[in-house]
Amino acid sequence: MIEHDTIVAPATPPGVGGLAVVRLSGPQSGDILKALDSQHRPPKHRQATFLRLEDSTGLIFDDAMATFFRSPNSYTGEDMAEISCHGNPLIVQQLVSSCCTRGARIADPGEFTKRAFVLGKMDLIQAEAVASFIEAQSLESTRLHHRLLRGDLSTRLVALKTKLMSLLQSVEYALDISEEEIEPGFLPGLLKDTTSLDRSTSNLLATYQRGHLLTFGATVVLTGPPNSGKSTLLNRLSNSERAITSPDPGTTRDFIDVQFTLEGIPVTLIDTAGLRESRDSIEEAGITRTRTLMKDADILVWIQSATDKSPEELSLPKKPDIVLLNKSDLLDSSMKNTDPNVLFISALYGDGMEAFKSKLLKNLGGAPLLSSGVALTTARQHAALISFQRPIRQSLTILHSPNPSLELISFEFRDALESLDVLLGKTTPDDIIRAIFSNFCVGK
Ligand SMILES: Nc1nc2c(ncn2[C@@H]2O[C@H](COP(=O)(O)OP(=O)(O)OP(=O)(O)O)[C@@H](O)[C@H]2O)c(=O)[nH]1
Ligand SMILES: [Mg+2]
Repeated sequence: MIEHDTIVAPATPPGVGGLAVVRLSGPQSGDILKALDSQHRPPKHRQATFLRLEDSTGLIFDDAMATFFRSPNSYTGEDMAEISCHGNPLIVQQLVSSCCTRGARIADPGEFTKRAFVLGKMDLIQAEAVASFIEAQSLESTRLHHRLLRGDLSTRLVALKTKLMSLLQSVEYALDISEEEIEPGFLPGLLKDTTSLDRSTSNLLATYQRGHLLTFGATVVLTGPPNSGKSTLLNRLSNSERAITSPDPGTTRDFIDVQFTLEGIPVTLIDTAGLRESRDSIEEAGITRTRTLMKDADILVWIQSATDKSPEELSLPKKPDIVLLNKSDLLDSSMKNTDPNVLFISALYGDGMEAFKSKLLKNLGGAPLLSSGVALTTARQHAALISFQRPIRQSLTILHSPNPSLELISFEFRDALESLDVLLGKTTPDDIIRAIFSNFCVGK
């Protein structure tokens, strides 16, 4: 999988800016930098150098600063250069093509990080964290991904691996010696240590829900009859005047989405067309969209006016997770809410918003992470850790049987070790690796 050519790509987003950064990685990086410089000076490791950029015909096209990194002390582990030029897309294009005429080729998405992974600068969990880190939608999520990038989750997994390897060694040693030589405390000790390994794994697996939410966020869809206050609620929660509200039923036709964060969880909140039998074809198209959005919602919120005693019976694609009775300000103050699954709110005046937000959080099910905590974030990590736990549990079953077979336990332990290696990327199939890196942006 190791490539020996030199790759180039802009590392900053396309468009106009004060500066843009172009990255090079591969054995020719130093030579290309030297050729770009009008004075053709050889670059020095970790030193920023002023460059007067020259194209292959000798024309000067910009002044830039370049930093060179000598292998293996670079992000990818190869010789690398980062060139900061002026943030004009034409200059960036000129710089990239000048690198290409001197032997580089345009990098594939995620190829810099893929090289870092292949050359052992990071494991697969850290590589996955790179993509999530730059796309994280909340500060809590950036902090989590920075910890993953730093290797905190990998350290926890390596600790599991070390523990399992020492258990495997003790089992193999016991298999090598005669039965009489095995110490009487050996099996109870093995049972105790395997149980503790299983518990540590469960604790780590339990972090997935929150980690996944922090990384990918949640979609909350507001639905209900027309005029119930959905758009007013969207405006209040997002602290904006994003949606038009009016006493006329059928105001919202297309859906409107806003982003906000709830205890670090990025939430996409969607306001939809009110549900009713409509004779207006545009409104009807909006209602069809509402029904599709309802199906894909992580949390479906039904909102109706508290003064509306018996709203029209409507068939919903799924049961709402939260029911809100809005316009509580119009109710007689003596009215009490007796149903814990129904919340009274006033979207217009803000009453009941805290209760609604905590109900949302509870329904999302993510217990807050400790500020130093790590979490599994991707479905791949979760599935691989489940595959690790399965044989551990299988060996516990064997250990609880009357005459536990050490051969079988050793087999299960080896199986578990393989899953950990897949998780960390030591023995991950190529197609999975390709799929992970193809989701990256170019230049990362
Ligand atoms: N008194 C009171 N009025 C409210 C409250 N929430 C919304 N309203 C009013 O109810 C009317 C309808 O509100 P919208 O937010 O437009 O309702 P909607 O559910 O988005 O309606 P459609 O887009 O037609 O489906 C507006 O006049 C709002 O000011 C509330 O809590 N109390
Ligand atoms: Mg509306």
